[in-house]
Amino acid sequence: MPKLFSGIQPTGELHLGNYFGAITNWVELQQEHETIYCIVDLHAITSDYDPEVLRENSVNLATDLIASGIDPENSILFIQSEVREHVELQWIFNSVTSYGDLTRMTQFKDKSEKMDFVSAGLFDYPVLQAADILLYRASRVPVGEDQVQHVELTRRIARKFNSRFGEFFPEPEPIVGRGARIMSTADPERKMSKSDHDKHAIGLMEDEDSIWEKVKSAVTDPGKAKGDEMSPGVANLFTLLELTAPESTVEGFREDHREGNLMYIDLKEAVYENLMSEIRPVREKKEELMENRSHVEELLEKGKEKARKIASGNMEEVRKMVGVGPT
Ligand code: AQP
Repeated sequence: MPKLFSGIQPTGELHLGNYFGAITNWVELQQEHETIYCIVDLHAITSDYDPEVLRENSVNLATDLIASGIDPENSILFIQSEVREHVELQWIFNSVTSYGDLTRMTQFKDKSEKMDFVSAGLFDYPVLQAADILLYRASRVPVGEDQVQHVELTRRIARKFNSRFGEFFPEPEPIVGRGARIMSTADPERKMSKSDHDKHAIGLMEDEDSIWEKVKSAVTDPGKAKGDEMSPGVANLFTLLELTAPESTVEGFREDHREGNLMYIDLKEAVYENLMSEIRPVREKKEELMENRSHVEELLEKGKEKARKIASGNMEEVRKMVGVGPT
């Protein structure tokens, strides 16, 4: 089976962008791939964070992932910093990564613009991401649209390494699923994001009333006439509806929009109801899991052992090729 890797940062509550852009695909892809899913805590420290809550967030995120359908018996689920080879391979990759390529990463430009202190770690983040993927010699990487550029850089790093030291790494392909770009309901020109202000993300575990408030107050437009193009806010609501509602429901709303008869409050109610039907079982499962947190920690321990085994074998080969020790 093809090997697949993906990661997620424990930077805060999982939101609908992470859920539909990544997690639901991760769950499906478990069927036909050897899947490795990683909680990338070393990525999370590249921006401002609280050390007291980071470890807690990592276990919490693992609980969310299992509640969403990641099966730790079937997939390898682990915390990045528990496998030290990620950082070792990153350093080696730094030497085959073009500085010019890193300066072209749009996520760095977007994130750094909003920061007072911009760390070198944030700039080098895509190289650690390449190491995460290639340490397991994964050939597929499910991601949201915002991460495709990083996977392309990973391919270039693999190519450069292979041509310098010999054929070893695959050039991984991104897999972009249906909910690849969920926008903020408060500002549909920007993507939904964990570390942005709370109003720009709808949390998977957020209080139901608060979710309804955010959907109800989603930015739309003053109303459209027959045949007008969809505004970004309305298009975002349609994306959420398409991900959760039966096709016949979606088509009914599309028809109303085409005819210029769509009442946005009806659309918002449908989005909210279908969304809650999709995520309620995940929320219930999470509550169950929270009653036995040590079980989640045990599962992460097992995941760590499995990940370490693959990582140490591959790193041994890499060290030999590069001419550094220990072998
Ligand atoms: N808005 C989004 N729509 C679709 N997919 C998204 N993803 C993130 N936001 C959206 C996908 O979720 C996976 C995990 O992302 P991440 O936590 O590793 O980092 P990120 O892309 O930087 O996500 P955030 O929420 O914006 O986190 P912060 O604010 O902490 O940086 C990835 O596959 C991503 O594509």
